[in-house]
Amino acid sequence: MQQNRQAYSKLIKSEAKKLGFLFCGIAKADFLEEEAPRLEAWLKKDMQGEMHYMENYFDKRLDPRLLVDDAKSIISLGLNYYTEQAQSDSSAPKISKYAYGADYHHVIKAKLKQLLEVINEKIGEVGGRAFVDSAPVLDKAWAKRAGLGWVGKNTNLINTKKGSFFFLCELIVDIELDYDVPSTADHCGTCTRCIDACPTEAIVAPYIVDGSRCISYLTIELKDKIPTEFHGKMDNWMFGCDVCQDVCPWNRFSVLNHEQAFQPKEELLSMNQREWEDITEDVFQKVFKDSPVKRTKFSGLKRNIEFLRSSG
Ligand code: B12
Ligand code: SF4
Ligand code: SF4
Repeated sequence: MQQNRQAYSKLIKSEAKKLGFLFCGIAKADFLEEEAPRLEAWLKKDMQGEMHYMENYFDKRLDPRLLVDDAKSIISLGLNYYTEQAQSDSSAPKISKYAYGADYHHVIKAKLKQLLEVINEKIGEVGGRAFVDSAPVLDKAWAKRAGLGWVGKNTNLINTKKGSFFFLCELIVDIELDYDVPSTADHCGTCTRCIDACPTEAIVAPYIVDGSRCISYLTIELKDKIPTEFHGKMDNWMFGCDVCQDVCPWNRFSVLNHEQAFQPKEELLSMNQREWEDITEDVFQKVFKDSPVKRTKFSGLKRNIEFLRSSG
């Protein structure tokens, strides 16, 4: 039995690699004891802002066995999106690099589906569900348990060999596997670069991000007006923000992604400040076809650009 588990785990990891995943680790499906009081405190302080979906399914979010029938193992995976390409006009409103190419939800879902198919083909009937982002699953907690890295003071999951510019996702399956050693070491040490650099002081304490102050929330998740207290503080970001990762010393180990779907759209990199300010809905639809930027809709992106312009 133990031999089977080892062989299956090895097979899953090698198939994940073939599909282009940067990491694959496996954790036992269990209750997230350490995270429970922290998530509760975060919600009590309203750090979710208007992301009310974070208030739902509290118990399921902390225990995947309540989310997926007969869940035994969490296969945690990372997909690299790092690129050194950048927007050519340095005064143009900025977009986070995770959104330069195609929507990662679609790219990752397709890969997870393929991985589950191979598992079923080579191991036998395995029940499993694929998760990326939106479901009540604490992606970073599982990645940490699966040995992929530690959660840094900027609250991103960081790997000592590859930095943090990668997405996380999971396959939750109903078979026992060979489990990786959870990451327990914290490699932040005395560093506070991310806390010092955050333009909106959203990292309110080491390891705690007040979501409602984060530029990523203000430019993507918030549907209402951006509060005036953030005037002059947005560091010219119009969609997401990379600051706390750009300054992180561990990101000097980031490697370029080779995912065709994530290659930046030419127009996105070449548009200048004036063109962004004058963007029409037609141009938006063309530039952001199948892009995560669609989440803000044209009106949201316009609001963000206008907010930056009026902030001077
Ligand atoms: C909600 C959300 C957001 C919110 C809130 C951010 C946040 N930190 O939670 C907003 C919109 C602001 C956001 C922004 C971003 N996000 Co986001 N987000 C999520 C989402 C959907 C849920 C995260 C969550 O559960 N938050 C709840 C809080 C309680 O969790 P937490 O902040 O991690 O809190 C933990 C720590 O604070 C810790 N803790 C608390 N107290 C203490 C004390 C001590 C001593 C210690 C050690 C720890 C500790 O315990 C808490 C519970 O685990 C996940 C996807 C998912 N399903 O997991 C993606 C996710 C976390 N986001 C991701 C990304 C890429 C981003 C951005 C970089 C995007 C961008 N460029 O604009 C920014 C980064 C901002 C940042 N510094 O966190 C990736 C992270 C990948 C990685 N390598 O870590 C994820 C996993 C999406 C994905 N599928 O890849 N995000
Ligand atoms: S993504 Fe930007 S605004 Fe959000 S915590 Fe990091 S540095 Fe601060
Ligand atoms: S910038 Fe420094 S403190 Fe922040 S996550 Fe990276 S190593 Fe940790």
